[in-house]
Amino acid sequence: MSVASNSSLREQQHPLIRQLADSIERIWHQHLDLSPYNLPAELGYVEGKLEGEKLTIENCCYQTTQFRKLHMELAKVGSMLDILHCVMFPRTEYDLPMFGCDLVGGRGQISAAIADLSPLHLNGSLPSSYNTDLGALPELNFSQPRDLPEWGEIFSEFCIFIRPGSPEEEKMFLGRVENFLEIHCQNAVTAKPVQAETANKLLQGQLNYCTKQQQNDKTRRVLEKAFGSDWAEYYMTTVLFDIPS
Ligand code: 18B
Repeated sequence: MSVASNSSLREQQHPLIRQLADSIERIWHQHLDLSPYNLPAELGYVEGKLEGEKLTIENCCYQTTQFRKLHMELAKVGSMLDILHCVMFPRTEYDLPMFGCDLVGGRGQISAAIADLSPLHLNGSLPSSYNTDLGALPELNFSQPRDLPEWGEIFSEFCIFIRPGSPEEEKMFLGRVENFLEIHCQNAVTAKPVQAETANKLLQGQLNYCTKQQQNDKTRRVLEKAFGSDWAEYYMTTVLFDIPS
């Protein structure tokens, strides 16, 4: 799906979602050499009905040398729910963490803002350059931190999960996600391929990450209510968190 056709839904989203979507695309274009990634045609743009409201989903996907899939998705349920979902899936030949971000809001207020660079090493550690770069960022304090669910053990110590309490906190969150993206893209473009044995471990790590994300009942419930449970399962396992072959 093209950038231009995405902008229609984007303009109707909460300002923080709009700004973050713009930042993600800007930073991707700035640092990475993007090639198209074709989702099954019927999944680029999806409409359903949820409790009498229209659910609209728009997907935007690329691939690069280092990433098998860069996925950003905007979803809207009438005036009830605005969602931005973004995941950067590395190719397993590169020792890179998983960038993931989810913004969920409704009626003018973001209720969940989460972003992380999540480790794929089975011992839970990030590549050392990430520890250095992320560790150098100033510590941020948010007034309403949120508790991760059980499956959230996949996230790193640098994960931010909050309900933004003010426009200042929205700005801080946006700035920190931009830091994550810049650090990630800069590390990715200089990364060297790893040996097959390491790639295989990274594959296991990515499998674990995707399996845990598929356990997010809050995401599943929205999709099930609008499209039924079979479609929700299909969508979560082929578009949102597909496991690499
Ligand atoms: N997610 N989110 O992406 N989710 O996709 N999301 C919610 O205020 C959707 C990711 C994450 O507390 C909520 O409680 C839908 C990625 C976590 O149990 C809703 C789509 C990450 C929580 C949705 C979508 C991620 C969460 C509840 C498809 C992290 C808290 C909002 C477009 C990298 C889970 C609220 C909990 C919450 C919905 C995390 C409604 C439909 C990539 C941890």
